This record gives sequence, C-alpha cells and structure tokens, in this order.
Amino acid sequence: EFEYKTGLSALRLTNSSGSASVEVLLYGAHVLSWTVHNKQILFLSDKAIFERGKAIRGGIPIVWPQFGPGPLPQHGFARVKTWQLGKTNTNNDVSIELHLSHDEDTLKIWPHKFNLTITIRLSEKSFSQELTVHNQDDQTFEFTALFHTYFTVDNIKTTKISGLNNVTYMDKVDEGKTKTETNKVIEFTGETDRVYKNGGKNSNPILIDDYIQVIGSSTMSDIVVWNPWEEKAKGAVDIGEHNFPKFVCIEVGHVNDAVKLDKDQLWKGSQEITLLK
Ligand code: TA6
Repeated sequence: EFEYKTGLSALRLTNSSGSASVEVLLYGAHVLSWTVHNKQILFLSDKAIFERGKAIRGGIPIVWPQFGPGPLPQHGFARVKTWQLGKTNTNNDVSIELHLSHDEDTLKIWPHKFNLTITIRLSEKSFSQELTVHNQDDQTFEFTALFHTYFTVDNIKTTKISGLNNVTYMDKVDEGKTKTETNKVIEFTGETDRVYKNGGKNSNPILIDDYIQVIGSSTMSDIVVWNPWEEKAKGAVDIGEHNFPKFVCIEVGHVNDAVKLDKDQLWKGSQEITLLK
C-alpha cells in the first residue's frame, strides 16, 4: 500500500515475473495504471482531479448503480466512495479484492442495502476485473453497471476498433437514434458516444488497434465506445484539448437495460483485457 496524490491510498499489484503491474486506489476501486513490459495500456489525464467526491478522469472508473445521468449523480456513486481492501493473493496469478457496502449517505440517495466486491486479477498479458453484487436488502433492486475503461492510443484519428460489425447501437451524438454498425472497422472522425447493445456477444472479439482484446462476461454484453473530441475535451477541466487524441474509452457493461436482483441474490459481471502481442 502507498500514498497516491492528495493522500489517497493506493495498492500496486505485480505479477510473479515482474513484467506486469496494476495500480489501484481504494477510492473508487479505481484502477489507475496497467503496465506490461513498462508499456502503459491505460490512459490517465494529466489534468485528472484527485479529490474525494470527484470522479477521476482516466484509468477504469466503476460505474454503479447507474450508468449516465438519472436520479443519482452521473454514473452512480461507486466511483466516488472509498472501498475496503479484502483478500489478497500474491502467488502465481495475483489478485486482490475490494469491498463496498451501503452507508448512511448511499441509503439517502439509493435506499438499498448491498455489498459489492471487485476482484482484480493480473497475469502476464491479461488483467481482469469481476464485480459481484450482493443484494442484502429485503426487496429486489435494479442497477446498471459498467467498467469505464480509458485506453491509451497513439492517435484517435488512426485508432481502429473491430468486432462490432452488424451490431445495433444507440448513437448518443445523433439524438439517441438506433443504428446498425456497417463498418468492419470503426474509425473516429468526431465526437463519438455509442452504446452497442449486446456488442460483446458478437462472434468476433472486440479489438483495439488489433492488439488489445476486450471481452466482457455474458452478463455484461453491452459495449460503450466514447471519445469527446476536441471541443468537449477543451470544455472539460480534467481533459483539455491536448488529451482527446490520446485515448479511447471501450467500456464493458450491462447498461442497455437494468439488472433486476432479488434479495439475498448475487450477480456477477466481469471484463478481461488481453494484449495479443
Ligand atoms: O460512457 C460514455 C459516457 O457516458 C459519455 O456520455 C461521457 O459523458 C462519459 O461517459 C464521461 O462521463 P463522466 O461523468 O465521467 O464525465
């Protein structure tokens, strides 16, 4: 455990050979960094704000129990709460667990008792996160969930995403219209904000620039593709126009509709990210 900016507690997880490591904050169970042979796979904004109550720009924010705007704060509250460290395993495939439960503040805005566990696993060339939701309430509750992963790219203008051909998506930058992806390879020419419904269930894996593979569990089959482009990046204090070419968000989630979880029940959703070279 070590101290990250502004006193936030962080953990570093290194695989057995020392070739890969992950840094995660207890705040938000937020993965800040994943390096393989010293290459940084994730994007973290140089203007990111590290303050309690604020979301961190970059890495992997955990979106729960609400994706996007709604009755709760944007993207829910899991990303702005401090999680507790649980079991850690430092042998072979290393892993750590982080936990979050309801408290006075969450009950005020979302009146349900829950326990969340995130398990992070690291191996030579891959990294996974599994979210377990336990309904500890006396009734069914509903949520959406997503891993809002920011990937580093050489240049968004030459970035290529494949694996979503023929998938139906909601185009948030075109009045929320429903469209079908006609391209085998998605390229970026402007602001992009799309929810590909069941995109992860397509027969081809999702690939970023042909070498980063992103796979969601069958319970997390929606794929969000986002880049704010120049103007919106400029308008965001924690991004800046210099940063929009440097990242793409490829987000695995269950966001197209809500998960309904009965009392005492568990739900699991996960993503696995693998480098193919
Ligand atoms: O997942 C895409 C998205 O919902 C976009 O609409 C955009 O707003 C982005 O997330 C970032 O949201 P944030 O609350 O972190 O600024």
